[in-house]
Amino acid sequence: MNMQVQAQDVLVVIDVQNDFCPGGALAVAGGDAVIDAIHAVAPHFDHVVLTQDWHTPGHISFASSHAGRKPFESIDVRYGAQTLWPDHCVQGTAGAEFHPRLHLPQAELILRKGFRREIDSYSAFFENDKETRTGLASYLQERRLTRVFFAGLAYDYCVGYSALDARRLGFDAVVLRDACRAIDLNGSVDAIEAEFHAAGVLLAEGKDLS
Ligand code: VGL
Ligand code: ZN
Repeated sequence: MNMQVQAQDVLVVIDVQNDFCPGGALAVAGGDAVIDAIHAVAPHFDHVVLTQDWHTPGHISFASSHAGRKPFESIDVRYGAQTLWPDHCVQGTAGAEFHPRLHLPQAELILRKGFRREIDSYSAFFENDKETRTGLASYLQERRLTRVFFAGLAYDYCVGYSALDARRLGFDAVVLRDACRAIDLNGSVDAIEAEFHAAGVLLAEGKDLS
């Protein structure tokens, strides 16, 4: 599928941070392999935005914050079901820094998310309560950026939720599949792809872009 990148397009690079890469606290298999794929596509874009998962110590999404709970279990919180994770991307720690090989000095915005102790945020647009906004939608609208390409980590969580919210907000959304890696927990990849299909999120490969 050939796709021409245009002036109103933006590349949003999700959470390419040490804790999601091999050796990190919530390592995604092959997570660091997204870096070369992202560097290959980034030159097509006039606009690049980065996101950074940025949790408080004792964050609600950490299993360690809930007595007797283990990572990858699910619990009910005020806003519904929440998967519990190992402590990761704690504000100011090395794990929360971007991977040292990620080199996108042209990025125009770094958006941090998940910084409220009581609400997780997979999506770059809405926190997991589905009502608290991060400000990204207004930013993109004000910049007149109407089509959002996504890459990064993790395909089935933060990338996927962001792409679905982009569609809900009226943006066109394209996920660059080979520039993402998945956590793949309890069928999460099949589930997100079914939602992509229903919502009109397109899948493409980096080599499709020109
Ligand atoms: C993510 C789980 C927890 C992600 C962030 O970036 O996909 N996943 N926090
Ligand atoms: Zn997180």
